[in-house]
Amino acid sequence: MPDTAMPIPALPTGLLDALLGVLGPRGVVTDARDLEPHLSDWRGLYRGASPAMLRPASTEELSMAMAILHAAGVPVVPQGGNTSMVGGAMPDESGRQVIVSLTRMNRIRDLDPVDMTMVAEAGVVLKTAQDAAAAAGCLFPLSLGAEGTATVGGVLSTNAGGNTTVRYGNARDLMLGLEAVMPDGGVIHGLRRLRKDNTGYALRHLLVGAEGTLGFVTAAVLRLFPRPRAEAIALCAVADEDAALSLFRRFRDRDEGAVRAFEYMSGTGIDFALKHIEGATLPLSERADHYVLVDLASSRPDADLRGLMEAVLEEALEAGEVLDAALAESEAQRHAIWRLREEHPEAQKREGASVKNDVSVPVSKVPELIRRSNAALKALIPGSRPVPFGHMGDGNIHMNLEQPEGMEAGAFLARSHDIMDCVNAIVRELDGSFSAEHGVGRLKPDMLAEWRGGAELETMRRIKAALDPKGLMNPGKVLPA
Ligand code: 2HG
Ligand code: ZN
Repeated sequence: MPDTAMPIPALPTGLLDALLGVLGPRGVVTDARDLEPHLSDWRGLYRGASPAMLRPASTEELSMAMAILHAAGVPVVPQGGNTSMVGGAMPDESGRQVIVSLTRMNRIRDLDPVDMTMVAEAGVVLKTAQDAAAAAGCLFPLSLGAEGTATVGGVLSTNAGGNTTVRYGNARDLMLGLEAVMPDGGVIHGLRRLRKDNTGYALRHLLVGAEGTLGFVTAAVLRLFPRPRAEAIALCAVADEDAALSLFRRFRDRDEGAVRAFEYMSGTGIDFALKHIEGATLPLSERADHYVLVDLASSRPDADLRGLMEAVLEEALEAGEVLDAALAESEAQRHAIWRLREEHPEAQKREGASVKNDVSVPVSKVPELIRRSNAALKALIPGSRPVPFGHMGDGNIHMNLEQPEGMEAGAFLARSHDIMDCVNAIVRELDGSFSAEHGVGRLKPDMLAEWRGGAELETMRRIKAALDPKGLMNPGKVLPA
């Protein structure tokens, strides 16, 4: 981790004054102590440097600030909740890149239960958006571990996925319209709440998932859904990876719309959660090597999801796929089962150093991905402990690797690239992707070059050059230098 031994050059006085002129004193942060939390990522992968962080209070303010920065040729790094897994919101070590945070833009401008839409500004925390929808009797379904910190601007810019993709899609699928500020300060006023809008290039979809390399998402029209009125959640011990997939198919075939989440966990991952997470308990009588969390939900109050859950689990028990299952009987039990899954990243962190592989394959190939990766990783680093877990229902498995017990963390992390290459070689054979939901950020531009070469990469470069010709938006992220 490079440190900032060199003094950071301050912004030229004229520039600073111009920014203060449009943003006011609350909108320009230069104090080193205030900047500190914004200069490193939670995974501890990067430590950057920056002369200032701008905090505009409105789209107009951001637009004016960007016009000034663009004219002066100052690179900028958008930062939402700073929960990136791939260093996507980190400035580099040069000390030249200005951080721009939209957390002051945190209004829900509109919520319409007839159109089933919410207009939220970029700085609205995801959990706040979920709560606002719930208060209006609706559901905003995007759900992920960092939802208490991640922002609407961040989850759209990264096209976040999370636990409910199998039912509701990714962030992109939950967005109807977008307001954006482009690198030169131009504002795209695209907050249209339309289900049909075929009017030229879909710029909103270009900005979603661009990780802040093309412009700023400043507000969005988000899709809402009817709130669930019936739920059933179970933790199941399953015979193996194939049994997990077969169980998924049984639920999908019976009632596809009811499957809100279908998450796989390994015995090792559950062991870590039970060991490190306070109050975590296994609601099953015996430990297993493979588990799935089945989460069913319906907006129909009379939906018999418990009946569906019991019927399918019984079939799967008879078929030898399910070994044991615990159905949540209360809100507390539902929460406890989900906690075993949601605390996987934290439990892994407490166990020691680990390397993350956020990969996806066609759903049919998930068992092969897990089996082959487990074997290859153990052979690559004897004593290492694979911890595959995640969103089996959509094909996205976190094929993570925990260090061997007793190994020095630094020595293990020095093998990070070998570990990622090892998994990626298998993912490639299975027609998958090296980044399913965490994005490319600063960690994986080289992989993008390797995986998306030829016309695909060249087209991405042309889009970048056309929209950000000075290369000022989040430099060093997504596209390789
Ligand atoms: C999750 O599904 C997140 O919990 C984090 O995507 C995954 O820590 C990870 O590897
Ligand atoms: Zn995930």
